[in-house]
Amino acid sequence: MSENFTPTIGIVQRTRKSPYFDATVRAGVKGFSVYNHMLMPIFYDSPQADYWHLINNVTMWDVAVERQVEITGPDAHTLVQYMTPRNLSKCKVGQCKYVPIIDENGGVLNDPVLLKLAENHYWLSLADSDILLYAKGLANGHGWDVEITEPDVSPLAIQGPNWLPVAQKLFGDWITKLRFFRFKEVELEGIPLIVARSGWSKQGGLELYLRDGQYGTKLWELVEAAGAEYGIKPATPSTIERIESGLLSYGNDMTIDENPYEVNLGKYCDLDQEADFIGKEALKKIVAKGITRAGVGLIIETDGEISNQEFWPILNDAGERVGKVTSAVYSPRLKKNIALAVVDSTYTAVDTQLKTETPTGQIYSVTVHKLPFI
Ligand code: THG
Repeated sequence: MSENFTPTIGIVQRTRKSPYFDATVRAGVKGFSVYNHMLMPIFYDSPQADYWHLINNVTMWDVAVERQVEITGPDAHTLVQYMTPRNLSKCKVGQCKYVPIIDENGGVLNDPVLLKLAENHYWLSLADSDILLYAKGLANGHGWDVEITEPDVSPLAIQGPNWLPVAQKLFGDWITKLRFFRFKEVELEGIPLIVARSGWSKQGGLELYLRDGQYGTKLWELVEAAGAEYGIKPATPSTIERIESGLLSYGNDMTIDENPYEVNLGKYCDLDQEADFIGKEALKKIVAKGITRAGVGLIIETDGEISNQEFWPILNDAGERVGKVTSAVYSPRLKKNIALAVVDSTYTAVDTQLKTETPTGQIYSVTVHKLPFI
């Protein structure tokens, strides 16, 4: 079956390498995906072994694929605000914000973390889609005075309950006072960094935004050395942990075909704000008509450990298509197969029973579950 086929990835110039690439190969990385046109490590020991270390201890991740779009210039704030329904009027320098990016119909194009480095100086720390091109098109179309680039900036995440002693050893005691979704500009042994309390897990930790790729191996080795006595291990964003935690993956759990309200990102949309943003009228119409779909959790009733490579249709008792399974995985903590899904609003109540069909014709019963799972 094609699910068991493990391809070789050919590497050329456009398959970009992270500045941590050599270090991750030396650390024993066993698989890569491609994200923002760059190689992304996906596991070391095994997805489940890496997951357990993230849950019980502390891990370090090459997430250089979270590329930045840097926007500066007199109209930088206007452009960034125009790209997202989130209200940025109170966003302070030193603050991160999770900002869905949408198109003129309200379709989700990306869900980056925004960093405000100064007035009219922003980074959008991207999920996997080409937002630099979109930003350039909008800026040119509106005649806005901005500069838009992809800077040499590459995040390295430290995630897991044991993150704090590692962070203190690296940076000192001020790090204990850094609040969630705040960041600070620092130098670590001459390496320019932005250090943020953030990361794509619910296990706690930091993201170190390396601002000069020549120091990739040096930064990796500094974190490895500081973490050694606390048992740090290399790992990657964990599909298992992030589904348990209800963290959405762009391209999987949401696409241009979903608006933010249909994937539970409505809380980040302010339709009453003064500022204009693309898709504002479309979202107002959508809300006025009523939201017709929502993101839910599912328990998938089957023995064995499943995962999906495509969207699996969800069917009601009449056999009608009423949604799609977007990300499915076996949860070692719940000892059940779990999934994120988008379903018609009629079927969002916890304990609702539905079915899903896989590409090979397997039919599984599924039960709606609250999010997050854990
Ligand atoms: N770090 C960085 N860039 C990224 C990600 C990251 N880009 C892509 C992807 N991950 C974006 N996805 C998310 C989703 C949720 C969160 C972070 C990134 C998150 N949200 C807060 C929460 O759920 O509590 C809410 C924050 C807010 O209210 O603004 O942490 O991981 N650099």
